[in-house]
Amino acid sequence: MAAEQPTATTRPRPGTGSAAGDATAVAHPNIALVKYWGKRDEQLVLPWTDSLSMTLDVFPTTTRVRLDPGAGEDTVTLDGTPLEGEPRRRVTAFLDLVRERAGSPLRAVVDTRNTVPTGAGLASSASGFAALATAAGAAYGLGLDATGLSRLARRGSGSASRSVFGGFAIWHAGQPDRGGDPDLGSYAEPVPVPVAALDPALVVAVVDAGPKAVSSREAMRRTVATSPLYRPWAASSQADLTEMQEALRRADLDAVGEVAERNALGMHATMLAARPAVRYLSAATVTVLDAVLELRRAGVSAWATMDAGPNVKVLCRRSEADRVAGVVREAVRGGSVHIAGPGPGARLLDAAA
Ligand code: 2P0
Repeated sequence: MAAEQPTATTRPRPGTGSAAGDATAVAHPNIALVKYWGKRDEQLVLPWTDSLSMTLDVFPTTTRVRLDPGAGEDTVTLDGTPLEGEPRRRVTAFLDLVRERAGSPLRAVVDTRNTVPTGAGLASSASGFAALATAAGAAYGLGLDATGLSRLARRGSGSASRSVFGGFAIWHAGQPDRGGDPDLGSYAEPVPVPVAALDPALVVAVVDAGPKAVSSREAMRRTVATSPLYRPWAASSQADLTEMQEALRRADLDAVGEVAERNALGMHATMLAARPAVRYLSAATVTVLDAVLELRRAGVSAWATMDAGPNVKVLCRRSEADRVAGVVREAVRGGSVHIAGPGPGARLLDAAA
């Protein structure tokens, strides 16, 4: 618990308005190869299962948090437009948590710039809350290390805990029955991977950049509560994780892809079996899945994964990514295609940047 508490030296002095109360951070989205789907604790954002992801080197989010001693409420803007409703409530609730830990009453001005299509199952909340946790943690002087930051980011959005780290990261669900503080057991950490040997790329096929009909939060809730396939998937996901870690260690891209694809399809199966069903996959998704199958039949290592939306991310070798992107581009017609590699963890920018 000690690491979670601000120290006397890092606690900001209310009313000073110094540079310590102004921080800017950048973070990148991540794509899970073993998915997070379902919470055992909504308040603390504790998942039922461990998950493992690759942080991308595209679509960064940049967030500035500036404490405002004169303000009666937080000001939150996304790409220059004030946030309202549920998205704003999530940010202010997160800032309340930070304020409580910092022992500070100060409101903040939060300015976020996103380069990922928001709400399209491309993990904008992962980069968003990783950047916000990093910037707010610094602005309010929490003095957290990366593990502490991943716990904090988790409270904003589960997948954000993984975007605190670059490359590959595992988010531990934590042990529900071990006693102690459950918050402490659920954090992310880097997974050592021989990246040069694995040579991974994710070809991101944006078939629809519009907002999703059902939020992932609501979809998870419904799946856990009503899907008869949820528990079997959660159990098999734990086995997938073990296999994934071994495949990554051996830099075996085909094994990594095989496990990632089946884990994602299994997750979507749990949603399709929910009552009522949650279906994020569209006809365009299936067209890209067919193209991926064709690539494999032609001897190219290409494997698909989908999140809370119709877009497809195709895992392949970096050396073959242009070819894969060409085939996928043909398949999505009208959509956009991006090639991503492993990206950096969340970091603070210099005040002058
Ligand atoms: C993941 N997804 O592991 C999974 C796979 C989507 C499908 O994490 O409710 O925005 O804020 O904790 O992190 C999307 O869910 O959900 C997600 P909350 P989050 O990447």
